[in-house]
Amino acid sequence: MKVASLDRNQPHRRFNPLTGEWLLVSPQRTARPWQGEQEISSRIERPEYEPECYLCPGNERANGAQNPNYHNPYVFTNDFSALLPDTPPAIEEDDLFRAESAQGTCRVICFSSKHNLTLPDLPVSEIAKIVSVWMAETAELGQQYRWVQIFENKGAMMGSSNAHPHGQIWASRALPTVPAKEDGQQQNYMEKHKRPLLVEYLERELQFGERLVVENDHWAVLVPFWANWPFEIILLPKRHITRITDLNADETITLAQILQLILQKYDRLFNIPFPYTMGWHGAPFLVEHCDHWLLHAHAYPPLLRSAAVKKFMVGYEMLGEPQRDFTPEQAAETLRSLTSK
Ligand code: H2U
Ligand code: ZN
Repeated sequence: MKVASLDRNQPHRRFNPLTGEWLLVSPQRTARPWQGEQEISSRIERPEYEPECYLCPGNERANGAQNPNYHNPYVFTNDFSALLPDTPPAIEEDDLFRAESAQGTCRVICFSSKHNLTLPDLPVSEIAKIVSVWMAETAELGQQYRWVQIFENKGAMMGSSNAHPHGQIWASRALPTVPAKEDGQQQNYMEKHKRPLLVEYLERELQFGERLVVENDHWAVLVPFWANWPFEIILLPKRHITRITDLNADETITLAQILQLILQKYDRLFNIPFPYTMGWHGAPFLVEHCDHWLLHAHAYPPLLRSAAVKKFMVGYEMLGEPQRDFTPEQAAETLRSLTSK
């Protein structure tokens, strides 16, 4: 059966070539993606500086350390790191009780000194500084660790512990599960097709256009064909770049521009600072071959229909496979139609 002959208004499954996993799409459950509900939740006025905030300039952190009076993005080692650099190497080989010790380090990046701003509120020049810090941190940590995970949890709904604009950087000796899957899938695709999976995917998507949300000279934002989360997106470079460390000056600026655009669209969707987990995937470090990789960012927002109605990945999703109602094409159309600020 060809995808072309498949009726996308009927229940169907889509394959995620990046992870090798399937997803159930049930568009008949919502004839229309837009159910009209639009809560205009007024933005609560917050101060630029918050004396009680652990991340504001000059303030004391939870462990007693003091933040400098920073003006640019500020990075520090997480006071409660999930990974520690000096954990002694150890392995327990057993088919049923298998374990290994884990080495790494975790850092926090304050995006701005201003407590009350979020990424899409910042001017492009400030977002570009954050991109440069992501690049520098990845370059440094990549000399020592196989994987450097840059991410942001935004909003209390996504478990962010503090409203101050910040993200995290975790570096680990081990290649974590999700990038390991993506690595294997991209490698298999490269062996079979002699070209990188995501390079070909982007080419095809730019021809189709139906899942494209926004693009500029160097970047494109899509709702991927296999999107699990209602308004999930993938951000891809138009050049074959394997790691964030390889961006040139122009690509840094255009990345800042497209990030601002898509995140402002997100804020417009339900008229709230839009919660999400967003992060970067690029080729692992300390490896021989990485040409099968294309750098990309994923954003996974939890909201479904309004500022309050969240998509739950429970039941069938936990026990069977992820399921969504309205299609990725409908989500892309909705996001495309929204203005940025
Ligand atoms: P999240 O809001 O995404 O949880 O990120 C905040 C991180 O900041 C969190 O991992 C760290 C927490 O451990 N943190 C410090 O390192 N020092 C502090 O004083 C407060 C929070
Ligand atoms: Zn603050």
